[in-house]
Amino acid sequence: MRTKNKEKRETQRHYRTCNLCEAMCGLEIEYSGQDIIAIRGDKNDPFSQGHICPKATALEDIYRDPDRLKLPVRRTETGWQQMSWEEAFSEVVAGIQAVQAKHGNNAVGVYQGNPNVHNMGAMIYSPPFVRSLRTKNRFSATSADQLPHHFAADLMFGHPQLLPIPDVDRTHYMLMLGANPLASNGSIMTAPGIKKRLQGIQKRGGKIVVIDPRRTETAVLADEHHFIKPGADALFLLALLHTIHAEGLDNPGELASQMDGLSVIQDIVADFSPESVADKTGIPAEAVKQIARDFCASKTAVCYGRMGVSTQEFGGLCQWLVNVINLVTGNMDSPGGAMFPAPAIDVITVLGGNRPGKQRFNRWQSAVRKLPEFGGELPVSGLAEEILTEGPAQIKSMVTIAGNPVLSSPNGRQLDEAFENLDFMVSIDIYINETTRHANIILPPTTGLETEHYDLVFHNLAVRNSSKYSEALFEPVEGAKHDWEIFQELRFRFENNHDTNRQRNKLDLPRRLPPRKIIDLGLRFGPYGAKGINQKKLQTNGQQGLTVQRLINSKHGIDLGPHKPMFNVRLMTENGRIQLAPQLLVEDLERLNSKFSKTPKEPLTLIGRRHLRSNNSWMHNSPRLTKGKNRCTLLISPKDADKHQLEDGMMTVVNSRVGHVQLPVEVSDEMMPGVVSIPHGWGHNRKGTQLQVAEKHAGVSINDLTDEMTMDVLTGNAAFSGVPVWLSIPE
Ligand SMILES: Nc1nc2c(c(=O)[nH]1)N[C@H]1C(S)=C(S)[C@@H](COP(=O)(O)OP(=O)(O)OC[C@H]3O[C@@H](n4cnc5c(=O)[nH]c(N)nc54)[C@H](O)[C@@H]3O)O[C@H]1N2
Ligand SMILES: Nc1nc2c(c(=O)[nH]1)N[C@H]1C(S)=C(S)[C@@H](COP(=O)(O)OP(=O)(O)OC[C@H]3O[C@@H](n4cnc5c(=O)[nH]c(N)nc54)[C@H](O)[C@@H]3O)O[C@H]1N2
Ligand code: SF4
Ligand SMILES: [Mo]
Repeated sequence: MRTKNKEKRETQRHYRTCNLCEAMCGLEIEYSGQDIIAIRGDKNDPFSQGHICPKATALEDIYRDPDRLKLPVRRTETGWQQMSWEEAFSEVVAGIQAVQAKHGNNAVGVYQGNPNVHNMGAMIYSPPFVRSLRTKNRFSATSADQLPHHFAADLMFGHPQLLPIPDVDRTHYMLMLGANPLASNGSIMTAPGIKKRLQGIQKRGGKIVVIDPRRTETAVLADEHHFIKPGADALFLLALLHTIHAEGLDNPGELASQMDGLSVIQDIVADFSPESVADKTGIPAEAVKQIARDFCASKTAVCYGRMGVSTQEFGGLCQWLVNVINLVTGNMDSPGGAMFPAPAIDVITVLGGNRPGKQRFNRWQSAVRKLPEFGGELPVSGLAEEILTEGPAQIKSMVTIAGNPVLSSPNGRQLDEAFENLDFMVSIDIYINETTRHANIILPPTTGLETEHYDLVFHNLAVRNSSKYSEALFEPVEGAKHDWEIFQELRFRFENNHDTNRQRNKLDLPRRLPPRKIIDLGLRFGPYGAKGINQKKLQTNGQQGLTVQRLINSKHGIDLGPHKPMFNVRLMTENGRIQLAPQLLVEDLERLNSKFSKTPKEPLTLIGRRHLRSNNSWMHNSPRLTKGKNRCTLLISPKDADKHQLEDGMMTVVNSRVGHVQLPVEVSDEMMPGVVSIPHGWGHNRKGTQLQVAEKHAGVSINDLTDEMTMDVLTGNAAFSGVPVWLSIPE
């Protein structure tokens, strides 16, 4: 019956950008009334050219998900109870204010998770809301992810958002560490259809080299793969630089005259010969030398390091050294190397981020472990102890916004326990999951197909400039609210309750305007707008006059051309020069030396992994993404399996300093001997969650093993890679 009806009804097509991961794929959604007929890649999207992955079709699952909340709920002794928005807002404000009145403003903590950066409502309206809480206890997934990238960029280029992006479409040699774009679809490298783009390097006669403790999907595609011991990448990068300098291969080109600290680097790397670090990295000296020679001999080359080298004990050093390699070989800010995008909404310029010399690090510290703030946030590795440690500075109340830190932060069990001990908790989230089950009130926003979208973040990380505006496809259910409306309402109430004679910022656009208007202004004043700031300097390929309306009319988005050299406009350091050897980073080498001067006890070490059909912790309630065989397994090399008398499919217990989990073993020679892997984002078996599908494919959480005390103490980033673990027999 249903099909027949469908045939009769006219189908329509809706075009939008997928906002689930960083790739920004253009979608073509065929629909009829409220029915989705098909979700396909939009072949006419100039950037993604029809690429799509299985997660995009799950947008329908999220839209239809009976577990997804549409209206606010309150936790009661007899279960969750729906409530009106007015009741919810009043109770949230009263609950938080009661805590702040008794214990001070900092007694409220905030955690913002990953989907915030994929939603324009959250990007524009959550910062003023968070400010209205007047707390210094702000946390986010940044310190479990890319913080070291921002840290290095800030110290070297003068702004945390000046992140160099590999120019995959023009490079001839790509050296990739700790990234698996064939599963993740690329990160800090927005590049829809990354597989084709990587194959493009090979078609140009170029080469891809992967450094990873696991022979990943990307490593299989690459021309060369080397296993590395988890956490030893800084040594590998130093040895590369050693060879580059020792063999006279350094060639910074035109940038040489703009660099400070080149001789410091040359002095430092003298101590790190490939021979001296080979045992520690597991990569033979000759291989390191060959990589250095090939890299330097290539017409263009780029070194790129992501998650695996960011979320480890020396994440800051790794991201610094990756930049240094590109700089000293003349592969920074030039085609085929690492480049800086010129997005249509130039977040750095428009929002006035250009303040050379502004300090963004260590302005305050966490109360318990004195961990340093960066960019206004404290390290999430220290969140649980701030709640659990009694004292005047204790966090008594939490607001979580689009985050699931119980599954995503190191030692998640401890955080689980901490949330249980709060006086009051609010979550702005679409699900009752491992984290939000602790909330007193959950405020659910609209999401996915019900929302308008403009990507404020990922154009800034893209391998090519483009711009696109997506309208909402479906009306939300009656009474539902968009995230920006929730933030707006809460902000006004908190501001009104604090003293009101605080000077109001005249340019406070979020106070007065809806998102579409703000995006429109951002475009008009952006480099491609009629009133463009920095227009001439950023060389905008003649594109001008961008507005939201023009983007809507274009349907598929507008291409704005490849990247152009940008340092002359973009460098924001205090003296206007590139800082090759910032003191904080140079000094951190001592910590590296000290760690590797001890012979490790050689237990097994643990790393994570991603799968194309997962998205961190929150898409396992989609039936089509979770079907098939269990993906939450312990990958182990045949050698280690033998040693432990384990065979494929057998259960084992993995133990670490902080906890243990039990899961099936998957034996594979894709693992480096001595290293085991568990994917993150699983463990959906906690009491009181409301995730019918995910609960059936629960798996276990790797973050019940990762350690909040092991971190990159320089930047404050969590260290997920290289956790010492041991195996035992299930009881
Ligand atoms: N061991 C290990 N741990 C890791 C990682 C790893 O590789 N290994 N990866 C780390 C990384 S890179 C990251 S980014 C973090 C992610 O850490 P988190 O951001 O804490 O975790 P997510 O699983 O992304 O949780 C997203 C939450 O947002 C909710 N949500 C989804 N869509 C919306 C929406 O539109 N609006 C709102 N308000 N809520 C929404 C979901 O229900 C879920 O609760 O995890 C980190 N943790
Ligand atoms: N399908 C899917 N896509 C996603 C996500 C998802 O959960 N699922 N998450 C999104 C998010 S939030 C992010 S941040 C990005 C991350 O995107 P990527 O950075 O590409 O992340 P991963 O796929 O986790 O790749 C990290 C790689 O580092 C390796 N590794 C681990 N430890 C080390 C080490 O010490 N040294 C070296 N050299 N390598 C190491 C791992 O084996 C793994 O292959 O992906 C995004 N896209
Ligand atoms: S690759 Fe990312 S952006 Fe593209 S369809 Fe898949 S989830 Fe969406
Ligand atoms: Mo992430």
